[in-house]
Amino acid sequence: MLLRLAIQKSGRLSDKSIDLLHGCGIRFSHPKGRLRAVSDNFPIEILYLRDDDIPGYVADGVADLGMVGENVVLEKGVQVEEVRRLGFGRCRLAIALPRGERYDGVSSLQGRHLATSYPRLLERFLSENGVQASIHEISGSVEIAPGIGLADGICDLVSTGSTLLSNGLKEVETILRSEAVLVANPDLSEEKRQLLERIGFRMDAVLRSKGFRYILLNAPVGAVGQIIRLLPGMRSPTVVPLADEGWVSIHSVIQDDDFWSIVDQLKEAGAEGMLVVPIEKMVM
Ligand code: PRT
Ligand code: ZN
Repeated sequence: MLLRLAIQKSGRLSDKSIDLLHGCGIRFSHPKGRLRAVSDNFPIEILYLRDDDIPGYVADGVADLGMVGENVVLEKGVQVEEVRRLGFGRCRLAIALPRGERYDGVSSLQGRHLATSYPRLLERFLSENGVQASIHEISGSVEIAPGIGLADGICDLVSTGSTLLSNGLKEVETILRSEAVLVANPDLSEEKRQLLERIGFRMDAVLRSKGFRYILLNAPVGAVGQIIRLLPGMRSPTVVPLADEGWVSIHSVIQDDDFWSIVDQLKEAGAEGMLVVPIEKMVM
């Protein structure tokens, strides 16, 4: 029995999905053109699909699991269970208008003609806000629609905002914040659920380590107290004696962004030979 997991064949989520599975110790091949691959060290089969097809396949049970943008899952509106947020593929679904237009809140959208690949989510947002606007569904290059006279505004995914900027558009409403999610068919067999739990446990270890670094530094014994106060470790930092009398090595876990904010204080306290290294997995 194999657990079937659908991931995006080629697109923004493909590499990160594959990296995450590899980080979980699941080995499989992904040669170009192949549509499926069986792992040789975990009972799982990977299906490579268009992202739009993934929620439906998982809901129908063709695949047991899928990794896909939450935006796609919600737009399709199918019955799947969200098991994990995966921390990549972050973006927002936003309404944008030509830069020069005046915007005084949602009522400014009344009577507009909006182009989008997300008609269902847009429709829901508009009706929740009591706005009547017409929706023109298009499948790609949504951002050029206002420029070519196809629409007065758009509703599309945004990450850096540079696409909007270069098309003379400004973001006026965010209707959803999204990231990649792991979804499951709601009726998995007991056996498959257990496999899912094993994968989920591994994923947690990989996802938890994101944003953390391991720090090692040397310090004179007298500075340990002060340095430990600067380093909030997972429990408390490890302190080990060095061969040099009067010196120790201190090891801890720090938040990625914290290092630069404390490095000067660490140096002042007497820390030397600091190493900051990536963490692959954190098992609690
Ligand atoms: O071929 P397939 O159908 O599988 O892929 P696709 O072309 O439909 O999807 P793809 O690979 O473009 O995106 C897959 C998923 O990545 C999306 O469903 C989102 O969950 C997520 N994601 C994250 C994004 C973006 N960021 C994003 N910026 N998807 C698309 N974009 C596009 C957006 O549509 C716009 O055209 O990038 C442009 C805006 O980017 P910025 O950086 O200029 O703001
Ligand atoms: Zn797609």
